[in-house]
Amino acid sequence: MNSDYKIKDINLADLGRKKISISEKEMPGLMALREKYGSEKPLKGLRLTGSLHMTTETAILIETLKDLGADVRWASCNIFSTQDEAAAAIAKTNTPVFAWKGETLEEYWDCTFDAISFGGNLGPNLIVDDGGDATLLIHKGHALEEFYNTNGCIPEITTTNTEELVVENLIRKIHKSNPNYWHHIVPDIIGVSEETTTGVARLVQMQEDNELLFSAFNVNDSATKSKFDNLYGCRESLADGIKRSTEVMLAGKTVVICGYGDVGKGCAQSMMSYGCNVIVTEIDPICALQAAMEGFQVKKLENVLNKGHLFVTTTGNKDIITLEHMKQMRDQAIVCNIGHFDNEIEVEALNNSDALREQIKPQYDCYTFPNKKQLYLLAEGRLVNLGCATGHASFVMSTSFANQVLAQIFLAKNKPSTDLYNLPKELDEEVARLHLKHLDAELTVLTDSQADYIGVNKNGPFKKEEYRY
Ligand code: NAD
Ligand code: 3DD
Repeated sequence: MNSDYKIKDINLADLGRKKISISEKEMPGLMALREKYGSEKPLKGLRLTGSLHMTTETAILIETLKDLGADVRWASCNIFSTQDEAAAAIAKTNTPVFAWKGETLEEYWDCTFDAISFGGNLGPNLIVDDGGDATLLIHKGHALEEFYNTNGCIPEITTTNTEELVVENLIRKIHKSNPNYWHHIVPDIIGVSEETTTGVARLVQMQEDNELLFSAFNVNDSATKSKFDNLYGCRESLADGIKRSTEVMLAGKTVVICGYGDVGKGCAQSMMSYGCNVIVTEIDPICALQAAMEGFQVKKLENVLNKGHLFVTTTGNKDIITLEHMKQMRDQAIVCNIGHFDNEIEVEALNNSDALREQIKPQYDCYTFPNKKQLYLLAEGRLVNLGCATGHASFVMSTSFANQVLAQIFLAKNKPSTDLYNLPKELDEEVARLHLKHLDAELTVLTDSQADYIGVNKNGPFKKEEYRY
């Protein structure tokens, strides 16, 4: 067995393998794609870097990509989201994996670079990204080389953000040992498939700024990803994260959900199902109206700080819950985030404040303010369902990851020009088809005259591109 991995404990591999074997039965989409493409091996000879939460479900994605011929290296996309037994099971199959639960930021970014570095000065041909950190490292490294090649010097570091400083120091360290590494590997990169809303937002910005160095697929906006994973996945995994850390009774409590997009909708539905009094905050009048017509109160966060027992950020935005907000919350308030990045909550300000921090257990901290009021922060503000639990269950990840595999096949086969792409509706509908039998769902078939009447092909696509599910 090769030692090209960095994980918690290889002895966890057997447990990981057992969990993978059970979860494969819950991931019909991925197993069907292995069946369909396993002999063709469309990813054969291609080097694939993954930066996506190293969970049991991701292990099955990895083994699907390998079945399709890819040479895979993997890191997680969050310092708390790795399931160590899943990482061990993957390492045991001689698949290079660099991920463990509880990485420092320096370790996290070193792992991301390890997953990109195929040895022999080779980088990836394909990238599976979740939040865009692998894509960001490549683009920042490339930009540093551009600056040096133009100006003959390295730019000053201007950021004071802790994590940005880690990245800036890493790309300078790489530049010192290999001044043209990124310009050398970028021409081999066919493209990236991006898993999540926030990662797509980064890609849209890069496309608008004409900075994209390679093609990108927006997996998040496949209906069978965001209208399932973001909505139904969070509907189950939010409560899992909250209860595994706090063991708190939810019924009767007032829960403030910041954001009412796909994730916020799932979170609000979940908390309502537990008998909570749900209050939503929103900036978008359409989403606010949706929340109001679902029976949720829609209020400004400032007006409900003393009402909420539990606060959940779901916006993909930053500075949603500030230190000032936290100081005004009721005693024993619980604060967590299920958005991709921890910048939704002012965690650094809280840690630098006069509140006394006491770790109850990993990813569960109590802060006592001078006035003796206490507040509990989950997963240090990082996504609570993966930091304090194991994320979404396998079945809903099968729909997301089927889109990932189809996007990777499209990239490998077509090598599209540098741009941002969505998967066609036919493939979106195909992903849904692959999952119906598992839930005993029967599909009705259009007659020819019905198909003509509504102006669709009787075998689909059944909706126009702009249809919103
Ligand atoms: P979305 O764009 O559908 O929803 C975000 C909502 O937040 C929008 O309706 C927006 O109007 C609202 N919003 C933005 N700023 C706000 C503010 N200041 N106050 C109140 N509301 C505000 O995005 P989404 O698909 O729901 O994803 C949300 C986040 O969750 C993203 O970061 C995404 O990457 C992440 N995500 C996490 C998981 C997980 O398993 N933890 C799964 C899917 C997505
Ligand atoms: N995400 C949630 N649960 C996950 C799991 N069990 N494995 C891997 C990733 C998981 C995050 C996804 O919802 C991702 O698609 C996102 O953040 O949008």
